[in-house]
Amino acid sequence: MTLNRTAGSSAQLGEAALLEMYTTMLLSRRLDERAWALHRQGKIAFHISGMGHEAAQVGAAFALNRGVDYVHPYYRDLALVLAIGVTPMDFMFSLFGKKGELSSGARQMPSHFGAKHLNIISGSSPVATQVPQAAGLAFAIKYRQQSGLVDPNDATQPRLAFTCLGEGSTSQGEWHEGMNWAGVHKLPFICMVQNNLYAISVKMDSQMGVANVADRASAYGVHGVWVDGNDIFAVYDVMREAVDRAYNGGGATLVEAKTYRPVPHSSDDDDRSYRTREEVEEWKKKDPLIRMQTTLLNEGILTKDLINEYENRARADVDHAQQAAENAPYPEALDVLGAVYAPAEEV
Ligand SMILES: Cc1ncc(C[n+]2csc(CCOP(=O)(O)OP(=O)(O)O)c2C)c(N)n1
Ligand SMILES: [Mg+2]
Repeated sequence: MTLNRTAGSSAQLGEAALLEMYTTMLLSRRLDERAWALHRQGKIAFHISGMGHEAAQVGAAFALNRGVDYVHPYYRDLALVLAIGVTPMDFMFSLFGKKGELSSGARQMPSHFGAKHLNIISGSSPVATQVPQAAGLAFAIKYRQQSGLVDPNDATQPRLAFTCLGEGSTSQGEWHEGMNWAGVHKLPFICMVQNNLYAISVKMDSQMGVANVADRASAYGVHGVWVDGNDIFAVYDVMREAVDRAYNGGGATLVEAKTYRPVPHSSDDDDRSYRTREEVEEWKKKDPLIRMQTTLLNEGILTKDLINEYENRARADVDHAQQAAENAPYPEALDVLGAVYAPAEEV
């Protein structure tokens, strides 16, 4: 694999941004690995992994106005939300379901990421429901801009809505409805399908009769593009184009990032029942984290010493976050009623 970074927006990325992209992917991977270990130790009830998807997610995040543009993620988007500002501590608190958990006060399952202060919208478990919701956010953005309530060039305001889902989830009606709405209204909207070839055990060719999810874009009147989702620079480039389109009134984009999930669907799945070990091993050779590390080493941006330093830092961050979450109390039983029922005095 050779990267041509003389062309495309990623050629403009400075050293600091490149290293932040790398360390975000690394942190996500180490947190994710720890979550699997904690599950096998019986310390947490459930984990669903973003492993293998980190380049697609971090490449996408860096193209956005992070913390300002609306992001409606799905359960694999750990690296995406870390890039936007969710912390290892936030993630560990959600794994352990501890008091103060960021997304929902520990009501939701882990990896239902939400952070009001970062404009990350918490999703529901039924897959694809985030798509019409995100298209609705994009509609609100356009409406507010056209009504003169906000300046379309004001970078302190959300100027697009970005959402993600898997390729299998595009079989849901909600996906088609959201995409259609985005096309009809030319919305500032980007939908990224992280195509890892499987929906749990169901292969892609059982979900659709087209070779690429992106082929469906023209049916909705949106721009469609597929990209190697394990190549962070290629993802960044197509995302920059999609972001420019959204910011400049050019309408919505469907980005299909082709990738792979090298681990089972979740902590409750055994992938040996539906795919060969050879297939998994082949894909592990395309690991996006190693790929980025190699590129940055070749470019002289990373050194062996820096790699070790970042590795130690990531592991220390994970240890620290785990310890804090293990030591934290559970929510009070009555907290379950908060944010569901208004306090009596407000009724
Ligand atoms: C409406 C609905 N049906 C079924 C499920 C159970 N379910 C959770 S994830 C998943 C697979 C989704 O696969 P895909 O969209 O390809 O995403 P991936 O997990 O591969 O990233 C299924 C069937 C669900 N959460 N919601
Ligand atoms: Mg999938």
